[in-house]
Amino acid sequence: MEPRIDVDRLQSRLQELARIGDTGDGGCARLALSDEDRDGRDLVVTWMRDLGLDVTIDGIGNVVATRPGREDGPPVMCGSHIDTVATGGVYDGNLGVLAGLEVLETLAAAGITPRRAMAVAFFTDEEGARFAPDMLGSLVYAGGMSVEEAYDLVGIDGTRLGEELARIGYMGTTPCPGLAPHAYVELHIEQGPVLERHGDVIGAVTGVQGISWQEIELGGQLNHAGTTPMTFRHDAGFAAAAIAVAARQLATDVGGDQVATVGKLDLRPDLVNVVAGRATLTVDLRHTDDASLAAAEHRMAETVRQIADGEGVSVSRRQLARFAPVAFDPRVVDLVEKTAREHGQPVRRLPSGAGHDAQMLARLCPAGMIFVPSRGGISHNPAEYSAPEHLDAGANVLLHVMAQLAEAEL
Ligand code: HGY
Ligand code: MN
Ligand code: MN
Repeated sequence: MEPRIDVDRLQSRLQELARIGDTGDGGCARLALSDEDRDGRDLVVTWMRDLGLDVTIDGIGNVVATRPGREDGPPVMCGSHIDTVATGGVYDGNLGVLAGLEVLETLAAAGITPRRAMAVAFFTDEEGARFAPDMLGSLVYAGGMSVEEAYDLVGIDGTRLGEELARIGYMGTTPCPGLAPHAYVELHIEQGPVLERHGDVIGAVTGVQGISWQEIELGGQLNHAGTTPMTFRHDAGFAAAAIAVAARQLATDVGGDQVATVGKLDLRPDLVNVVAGRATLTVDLRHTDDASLAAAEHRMAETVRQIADGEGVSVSRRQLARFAPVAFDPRVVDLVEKTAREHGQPVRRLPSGAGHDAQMLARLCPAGMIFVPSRGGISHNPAEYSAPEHLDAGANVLLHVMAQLAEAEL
């Protein structure tokens, strides 16, 4: 009889993990390297060790738990992240890690030892919300940033990444970059509306769109809100708001896959009767095509300069993240689609709007992703939800994709 994951056990682990950093509204907050992240890590590592898996922790805090195969050699790896944004839901990242644990446990319980080893990983700071860039741990794992450079990253709260990693006890000894797996597959919620809109259950993810994050600092002139004539103002708050409007206008004008978001906007002194002297904002631009993303970045830079000149404010910019679009290995995408079909699941190919650790592992080995629907396309929101039957379908497709990758040549 074909092995099947235990969706009740998967759901109960998802709920137990979600209680760590519980925000009281159905969501959870476990910002990277926070005490809550540490507690979540400790819980998942305990589950990994209870399964008898060989657990390693590397220099950036990535955790890899491995079950040996019949033969030596690199594992078929799955995984994702367990850090969340401050308004996180139950499933983002956590599903991929706990479904991977479920796959290894199910195969072990069935007495099945695949030819190749299997591993489940969680990568540090996938969200990038506290320490940018996002996908930081998997970027270091893939050799895209040195661990020393990562240690010197400063978070939005002014803390230094290396100190926080040491403080929570996850500065491991396994060297970075990590060993290249035989292949990597990540199960993740779609976090968008496409699968649900079309009545599909499985997404065979073709790749990840390009991501550009920048932080913009505007320097204006503190002044009195009542006495300062409008023509005398150098209002950093007005300039920041104009940039936010321009970002939305850019996405509307370009259309298609172009998205633009001003997610952070801080004014100083942030008082009702003082013209803002300083403004700090972030602009998140994404597109599936790198040339289009570059064109959007260029247009944004031009617009920011015009707004700043017009208002007589200074501008400084810092690139927080820049990742080109990534195409997943067609053989893995085909395998996900074929496996979904074989298990009677309606499946659709689609690109990912969100960044994922899989895009970094794709630098090391054949990689791909499996999506399951997000109700209402909602994510990074406590209301994030995926139905049990979809979790069950996704985790079983993950099991069979990994089992095939562990036996056959790609
Ligand atoms: O921002 C992203 O795409 C991901 O949630 N880190
Ligand atoms: Mn995620
Ligand atoms: Mn996320």
